[in-house]
Amino acid sequence: MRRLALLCAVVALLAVLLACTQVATPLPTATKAPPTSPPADTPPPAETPAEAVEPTATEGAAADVGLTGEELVALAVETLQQAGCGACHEIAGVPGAEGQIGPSLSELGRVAQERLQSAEYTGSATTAEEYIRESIVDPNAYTVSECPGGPCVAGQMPTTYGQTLTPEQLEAVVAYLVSLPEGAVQVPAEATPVAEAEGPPPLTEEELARAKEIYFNNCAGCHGTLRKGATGPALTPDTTRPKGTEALAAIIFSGTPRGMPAWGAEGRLTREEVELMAKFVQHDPPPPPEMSMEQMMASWQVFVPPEERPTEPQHDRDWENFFSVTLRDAGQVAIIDGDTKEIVSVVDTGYAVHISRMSATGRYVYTIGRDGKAVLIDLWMEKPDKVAEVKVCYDARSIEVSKYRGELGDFYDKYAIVGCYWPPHFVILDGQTLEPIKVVSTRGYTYDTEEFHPEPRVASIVASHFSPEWVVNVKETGHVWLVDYSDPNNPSIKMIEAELFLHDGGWDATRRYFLVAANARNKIAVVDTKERELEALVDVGDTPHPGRGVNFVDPEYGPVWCTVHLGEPLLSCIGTDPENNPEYAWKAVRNVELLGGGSLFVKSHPNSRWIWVDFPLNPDEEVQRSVCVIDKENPAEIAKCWQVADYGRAVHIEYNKAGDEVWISVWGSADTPGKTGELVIYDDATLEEKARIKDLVTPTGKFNVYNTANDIY
Ligand code: DHE
Repeated sequence: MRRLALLCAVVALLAVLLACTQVATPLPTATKAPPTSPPADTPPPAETPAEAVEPTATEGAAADVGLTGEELVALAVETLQQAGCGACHEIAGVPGAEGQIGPSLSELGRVAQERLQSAEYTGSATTAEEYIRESIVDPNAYTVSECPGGPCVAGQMPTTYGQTLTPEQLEAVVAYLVSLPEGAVQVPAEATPVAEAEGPPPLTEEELARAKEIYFNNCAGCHGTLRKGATGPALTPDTTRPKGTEALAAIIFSGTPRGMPAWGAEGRLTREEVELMAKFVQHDPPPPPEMSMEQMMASWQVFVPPEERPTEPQHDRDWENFFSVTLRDAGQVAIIDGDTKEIVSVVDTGYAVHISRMSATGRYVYTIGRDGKAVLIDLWMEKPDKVAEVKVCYDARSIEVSKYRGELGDFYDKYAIVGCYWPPHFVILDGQTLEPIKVVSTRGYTYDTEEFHPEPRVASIVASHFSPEWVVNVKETGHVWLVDYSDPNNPSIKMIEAELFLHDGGWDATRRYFLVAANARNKIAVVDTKERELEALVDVGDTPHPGRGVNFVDPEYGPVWCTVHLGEPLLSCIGTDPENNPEYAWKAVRNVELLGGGSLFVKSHPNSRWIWVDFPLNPDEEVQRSVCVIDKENPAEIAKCWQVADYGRAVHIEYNKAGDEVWISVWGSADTPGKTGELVIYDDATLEEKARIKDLVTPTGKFNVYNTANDIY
């Protein structure tokens, strides 16, 4: 009832406004819809007097569907709102239609004519009306090249509107859009988008539980458990409800050019799941549980106590050249011998294992899963296996070890730290047993506005080489915390103001400066771990995502560290040598255009001639499966690109210990036999393929023991 009343009010208001608009601005004649043939028994129309006024386009189209001009416009506006078109497009006259994903439709009547005449047009329309109708019912007939956020992505607009809109709705929308810009109705200041006024769509208890699970597994990483946004935008009801279910479903189904995967189109969620999530994000985020030390202790298990572990390696393999390979959807890591390429052991770790880090000596592998479970693997065992595990949160991404040995003590293999997404805290663990020692909350105030944030998540963590400290990057408050672990029960913390939404990063070649992406701010924050202060904030491209980044000596600019970007096809290299090359220090001096956006990782090795980049989040399948190399001697442009596989995504690059071999993962699909994934190994000197380790279940990150322990990249 409430909704009907609201619609009536909108229609009435629009009718009044339309009347005013039409008097002021006659619609272009090109917008007139073709007349339908009269029935055979209809008497011939009276001759039109010479001075008779031509009906406007909307009036002509309205007559065709038996509506008045006002009713037709009201129907068009209502349809555009309910179909959620405004979530992706800006549309003049439609309340809340301010989307920036697709092209603006606010001048479509004029623009359609230009597009029809352009040599690029690939559809079959010959008039503006036909063009608009075609772009609604067959959106893939032609993809406009430029969208507000960059190049438009083919296949992004749903193809179902031809079935879901009634013929009247379709004709009303076509007639209204073809009348733009002149025919735009004024949006009254008090007009609210339909969906916002209505509240969230109802969900059963069962649906809520399912949606919570899907959200946690797929969405929380980028949008936050409380949906306040970070790498992805905020998804709180004030931002989602105005978009409405259809538009949200369209975005979830098709993804966005700024890196959101096409969850539906790629088959990762079913149509029903997409719709469920579109409804779920219009509800208030359900509060997730906290986790106590008691719960952590209850999950803690030591399978082999330190005193029962070998005192020397129990095999003849070069364990420093082992790789710990994440088998993401199997909840396992494979320990692979880098010399023989044999799988030495497969260890059950945690759900969706994220990364591995090695102890300072390299003997132990520490893994962290998205379920917050940390696992310790001993590489000296005859068959490497887990010797301890503990769950310290519900959602985590980072783990690191103590790496300081010097005047202040020997902390090799002594402690570990897990950085959690939820609850927002970090936990210091015993490095030999994983017994939790200390929990520290990261809840606090943002560095810039000093506003309380309930969910500041721990992103990357690295161990300082200058003091017994971890560099802990707190995403949502924009602080870099230097956490002294020399007295882990009483840790002192220095908070450094940096930039919002800190994510991943790596060391410069001297391992004094840590460079971390503030990815939603398009900046790299540089922390000096010797002086224990912020050194610089450097502007780079759209959404930097370096992994650990790459170091090399640029022929023009001297030592640089580089990052790739999610949001644009760009490698940006920052000067890192303030002593000998001060004019280039902390500036993005080298920018190299890449094959596409959607890069996640860049990697090199001091012994290598090449810089390698991947593109796993690029919407184009061929690009997703490709890698490129850039010659360090001639870094102005890409030297070579190629496809690593004919399925999946090529993701994450890692060198062997000698730095003469490169390993790349093909991230397949766990339920597609033969295409679950593999590792492709290249000779770094010749770029020739050397080997494939096939039939691995969704391999993603892989970490060479020696390079990871020694921070070599
Ligand atoms: Fe990662 C590193 C967070 C998605 C593979 N990822 C990191 C780090 C963070 C992070 C904070 C730095 C850890 C450190 O150095 O201590 N990753 C996140 C997310 O929040 C995000 C964007 C979304 C999510 O839901 O998790 C995300 N990451 C992914 C993936 O989808 C990847 C490709 C596959 C996977 O395993 O899930 C992926 N992330 C990796 C890898 C690293 C990583 C391989 C380590 C890179 C390295 O060379 O050290």
